[in-house]
Amino acid sequence: MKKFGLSLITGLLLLTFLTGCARIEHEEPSQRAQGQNPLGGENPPPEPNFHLADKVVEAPGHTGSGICDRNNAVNGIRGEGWGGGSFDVFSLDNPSGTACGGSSTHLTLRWNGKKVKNGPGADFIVYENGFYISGNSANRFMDLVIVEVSNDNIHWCGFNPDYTNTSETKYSKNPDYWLRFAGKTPVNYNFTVPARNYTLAELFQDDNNNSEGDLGGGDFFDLEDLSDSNVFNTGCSTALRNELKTNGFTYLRLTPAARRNNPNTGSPFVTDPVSNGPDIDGVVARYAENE
Ligand SMILES: [Ca+2]
Ligand SMILES: [Ca+2]
Ligand SMILES: [Ca+2]
Ligand SMILES: [Ca+2]
Repeated sequence: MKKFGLSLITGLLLLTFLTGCARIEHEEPSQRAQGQNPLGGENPPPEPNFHLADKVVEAPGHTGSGICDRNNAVNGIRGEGWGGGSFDVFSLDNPSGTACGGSSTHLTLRWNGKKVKNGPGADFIVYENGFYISGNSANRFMDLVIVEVSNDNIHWCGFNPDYTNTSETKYSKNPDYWLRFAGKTPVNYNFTVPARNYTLAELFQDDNNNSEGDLGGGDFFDLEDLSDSNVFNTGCSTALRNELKTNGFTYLRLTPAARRNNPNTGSPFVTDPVSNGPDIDGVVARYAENE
């Protein structure tokens, strides 16, 4: 119901926007209005160098309906802003979660025919659907996610995620204690809302250097920070880490933190008491090359 209401408003805003464009520029809107956007919907198409993860490789919780539709993770980002979570997501189940039958253990995505490369600064952004509680960026609803990359969908290296709360058996809503996890930052980017349909350069704007998009939100990852740790027994080695860092990666895997043991406690990473699992809206890469 909530989503329907928002979609209706979005649709009306778009109609107003497109009508406005048609009046000003006669040559361009026809393409825009005729649904040629690969992301779908009546909205400006993304710029040519816009690299959205567009292929689902594995999504064991997929049922095809609602938040258990894997297509939601590759159909474009539709964030609800800093204070709310979007439903345009594919949900992962924590061990205790049942949103997608309890079998939604991970999501593996790729960029069809492309490899994501390591360039200057952050290389890709993961969009989940966390939000600020009462507008406070130090107090968030989050579903923490472990991010890993691979070239063969067998051997994976990650970013050495580290929970640094004084008591690691106690959950904190403060993102400062959750280093190098995804699922921390709200999603303001929404390609169907003209005012929040940012360019690639705008999405990667991070003037305060906190690995969170200043405009579009989302969690930044830089292949420069890739770790050679094999603490989660994912087949990582120094050689593989170096290969991924130097030549880029093909596969991206997202796993609920609660499905992994925190190396510092030997028990699963703790979660917000009301969390049942992370919700993936999509992933955007900054640099990609054809394979
Ligand atoms: Ca980089
Ligand atoms: Ca969430
Ligand atoms: Ca930032
Ligand atoms: Ca989406």
